[in-house]
Amino acid sequence: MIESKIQQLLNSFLNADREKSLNIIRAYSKANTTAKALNELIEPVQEKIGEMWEKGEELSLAQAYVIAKVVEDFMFEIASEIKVENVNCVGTAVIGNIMDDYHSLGRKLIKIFLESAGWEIIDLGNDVEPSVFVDKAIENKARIIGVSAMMYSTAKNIKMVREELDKRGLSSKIMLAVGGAVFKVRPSLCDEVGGDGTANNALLVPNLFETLLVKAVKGETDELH
Ligand code: B12
Repeated sequence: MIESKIQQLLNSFLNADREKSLNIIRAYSKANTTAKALNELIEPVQEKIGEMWEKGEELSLAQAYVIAKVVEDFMFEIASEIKVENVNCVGTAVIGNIMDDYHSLGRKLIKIFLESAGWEIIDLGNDVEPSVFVDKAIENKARIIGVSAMMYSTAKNIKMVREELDKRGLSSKIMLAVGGAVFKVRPSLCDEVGGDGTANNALLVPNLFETLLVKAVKGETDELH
């Protein structure tokens, strides 16, 4: 049953049919849950598309664009449903895609979920210089920097954010969250690039940021004693 749904969604993505793709996801989400639609349907389809890409199978920019847009549309729908009004601000975080990375969708999604959970998010966009993450965190009194990278080649650039934090003596006060497709396939990458934590999807990110905020506050208090 799920296999046929996956195939159905894959076909409509490959036909670049935005409305049909969205309707398949909506129907699955309604019949099951949003989390299941993400984990059981969207993620496997994205993996299949990733494999096709790797094998050099024909995949046009229009198809990749439709995939990104449909997932984004769906996430916006979920976010509007879960949006809680008048939540107290939990904290401030700075997010962005690391230098040379333009895969904006994952970042946009974590922004939606974090804002819905009460975070103030300063979104620096794509292709952000490592030092800018740290400058903006200081400027906005943010305790978390969230860096998105979708490729091995760009994930390596995150090391420079860690170096920048170390250089300025901020590593115990500002936490570095990392994430993106490449961290899902290689979980050890989080440590390799100097990340303090990662999460595989937008639903899990608010929890991660809250845990890291507690660490950042503890780090600062420990330093005062
Ligand atoms: C759509 C897409 C594109 C689109 C991006 C559109 C956009 N506006 O975002 C376009 C066409 C532009 C593109 C371009 C390229 N792409 Co591309 N792309 C993809 C694809 C198919 C899906 C990525 C995506 O949007 N996923 C949907 C989102 C929702 O999922 P996500 O990104 O994983 O994000 C979630 C989590 O990871 C997490 N998360 C994300 N960020 C963060 C941050 C933090 C702090 C935390 C805690 C969590 C977190 O939460 C998110 C929401 O649930 C992937 C394949 C794949 N399987 O991922 C390839 C893929 C990422 N691309 C790839 C490549 C190679 C490229 C190009 C180099 C292709 C080329 N030859 O030009 C360029 C490079 C562009 C650049 N310099 O950045 C490779 C990377 C290989 C690698 N591992 O190094 C992949 C894996 C495909 C493959 N298998 O070969 N791409």
